[in-house]
Amino acid sequence: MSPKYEALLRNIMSPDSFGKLAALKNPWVTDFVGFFAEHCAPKSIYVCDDSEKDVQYVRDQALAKGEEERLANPAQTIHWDGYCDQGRDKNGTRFMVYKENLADMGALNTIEYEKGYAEIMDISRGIMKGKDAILQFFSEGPTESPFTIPCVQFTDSWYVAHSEFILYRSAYHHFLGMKEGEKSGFFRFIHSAGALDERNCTDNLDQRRIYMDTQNNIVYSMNNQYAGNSVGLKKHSMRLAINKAGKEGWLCEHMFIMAALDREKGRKTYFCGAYPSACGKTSTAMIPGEQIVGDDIAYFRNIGGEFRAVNVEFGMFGIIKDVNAKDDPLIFENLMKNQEVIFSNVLRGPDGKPYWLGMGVKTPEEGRNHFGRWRKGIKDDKGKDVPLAHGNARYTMRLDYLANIDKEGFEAKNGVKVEGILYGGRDSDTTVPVEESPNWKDGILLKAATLESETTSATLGAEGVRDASPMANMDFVSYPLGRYTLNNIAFGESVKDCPKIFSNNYFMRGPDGNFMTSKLAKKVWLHWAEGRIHGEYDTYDTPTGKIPRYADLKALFKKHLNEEFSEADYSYLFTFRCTKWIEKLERTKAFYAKADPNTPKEIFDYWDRAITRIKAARERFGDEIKPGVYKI
Ligand code: SPV
Ligand code: MN
Repeated sequence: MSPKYEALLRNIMSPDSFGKLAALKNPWVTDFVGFFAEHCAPKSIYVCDDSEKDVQYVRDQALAKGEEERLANPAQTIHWDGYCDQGRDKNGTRFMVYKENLADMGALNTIEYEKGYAEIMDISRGIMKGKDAILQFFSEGPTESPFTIPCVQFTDSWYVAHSEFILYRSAYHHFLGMKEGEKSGFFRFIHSAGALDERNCTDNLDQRRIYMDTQNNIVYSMNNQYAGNSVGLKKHSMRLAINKAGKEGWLCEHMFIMAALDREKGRKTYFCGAYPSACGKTSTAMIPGEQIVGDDIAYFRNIGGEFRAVNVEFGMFGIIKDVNAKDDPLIFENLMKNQEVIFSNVLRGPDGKPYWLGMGVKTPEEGRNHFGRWRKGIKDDKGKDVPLAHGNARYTMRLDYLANIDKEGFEAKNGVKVEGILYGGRDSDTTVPVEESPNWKDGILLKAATLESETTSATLGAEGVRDASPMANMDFVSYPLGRYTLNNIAFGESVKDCPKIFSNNYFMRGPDGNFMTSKLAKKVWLHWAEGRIHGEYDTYDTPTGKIPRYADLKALFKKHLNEEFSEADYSYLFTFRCTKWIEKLERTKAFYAKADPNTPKEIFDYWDRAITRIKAARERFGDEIKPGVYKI
């Protein structure tokens, strides 16, 4: 061990913890820990290995330190983040970029490296004073696999450490086995919740900063607790991985992984899917009768010429709002059991049970929540009604509690072979419920890059405004969008059988303004895509891809949902709307031009050609082209 930090670390670690660190014989780990032990000045550091004893110690400390409380089901706990720390801090999250590279970064939220480093060092100096910190070792993706990215988390939050033990695979053994030459290759995360108030919530939110250094694979996260801000392995690691993937020629995507099952034909077909928030991502991953592998982040690699994917995570940090016995029975049932779940930012009722919005049960009139003591009708200091739980309240739970987990895919060291990719947006009047892309490149440029989500009456601001959301990944893409888009194209084209790409839109409205199909119709669109992958069903061409024929959908509605699907509804839903599509492509172009002014011209030229094609179609067939009418 480097003598520089040895005395300090021996002094603040138990012999057991020090022994675990020393056994790694990894000077990069020791330097990282030693540097921040000195700089952040915790009272002690507990070093975790992969043992159940250490997981239990972290659980116990989260309770003992008041970061979590036990609920009526004793295996369940509740944690609250500060009233203003209830979501990702987009403004305070910045990439620290060397001066010479700053001009290339487009609209990414950046700070000049030296300035950012000085600021974060200032904020974090002595920030752990008087606190007990934790050091953990994890793997993104399965351990000992071609996907593995080893990670070290150093934090003073036992809630964060507890969440990470649920959400990721502990990998101390992986670090023990690292060979010389690979020992420096790990992601580093340093986090402090900072000074805490009487409710154990971060006090100095004005000093909340998340600074990312993709050049050295380290993220500094200070003065926050909300897991999207604090948990290094989740969205911080994702940004580092996207950058690394861009340099190395693989992909890290904001996607679920699931298996669509055709039991009669004995087929299991893996799909990944990206949907902007509130566009149906989790509900697609959880379609009844299918299987789930992951719900949020996937790595894609070319393994032996195949397009293979792993779920980076081991657990889920899911939105709890609207999880109820009717709409989300599998998740709801698990949240009701006496098994390990951390509820965050929900109400703790007088009966010691958790309650949330859209739970589908009678909820108490008082209790404690993210606001503190709560009773119905209470207002915050801005005069705003405080709901019983926050709309972004969450549950943190192992994924393998779910009865619909695909165990085989979840554990597979080489990942699963992906055959279909779904890109789902939300619009009331443009894209059809499901459309196949003729090839990979068209799929990336017409389905993935054009993803948008439309604001609804449930969100703040004007209704019907479309937010661009290429690949549903804009919050995490950590290098210029044009290059990222080209890498997406190049990756798919580098594998032998690249997956088919499909678009989804579950939110088309009929002439009366209502949704035209039930929430369950997504199962039909999925099974049509599944059939297409296996060479079934004829299609009709459109200027952007291939759509289903009526008879096939009619049969699928009957088979999967026992529902009648009318030809009139089909004809309305699958109409190609030329002007709407041209407007969509113009919005995409404008978004790219702003997000990354260096986006290669070939991408804009591609969209211009698509616009010309659609204009020609409009001339020949009219603005609204019914299915089957368009001819190439
Ligand atoms: C998301 O917002 O995409 C999430 C939750 O998955 S967070 O951890 O906040 O990123
Ligand atoms: Mn996410």
